[in-house]
Amino acid sequence: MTERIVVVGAALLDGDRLLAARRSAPPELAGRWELPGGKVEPGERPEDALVRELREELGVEAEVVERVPGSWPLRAPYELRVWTARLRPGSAGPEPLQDHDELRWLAPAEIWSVPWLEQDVPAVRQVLARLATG
Ligand code: 9L3
Ligand code: MG
Repeated sequence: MTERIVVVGAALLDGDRLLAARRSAPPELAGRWELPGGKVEPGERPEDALVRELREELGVEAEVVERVPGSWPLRAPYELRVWTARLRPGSAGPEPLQDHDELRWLAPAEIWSVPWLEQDVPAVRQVLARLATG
């Protein structure tokens, strides 16, 4: 059986706007936009990894809202799972501290205005569908 390693992605929301983050590294992913996040560490709960990654990458304090159903293959052995999240009251605003060089809050009508990582497209589609149904 293949061990899968979960990569958590955050659909960080401000009302119905979704935060998109442009990767600056590694070179093969640079310039493409993603749901910020990263690898779950051994023994770590995925929700805790999400909060940790958002703190490290964006300097924010976030709370996890709910899992977006599904999981999407990344380069083996990784797979992407996504949770919606919001900034905690009093959190700083997001800044690209690590691995990103630009951030953008996208309204639903703007979501496809950036070149997402292909790997993230099905996840983003799922997030958008959930926004549309409230
Ligand atoms: N990845 C893809 N989509 C995402 C995230 C957060 C990550 N939304 C891919 C990029 C890397 C791997 O997963 O190949 C690990 O991510 P990171 O730790 O470099 O952010
Ligand atoms: Mg990351």
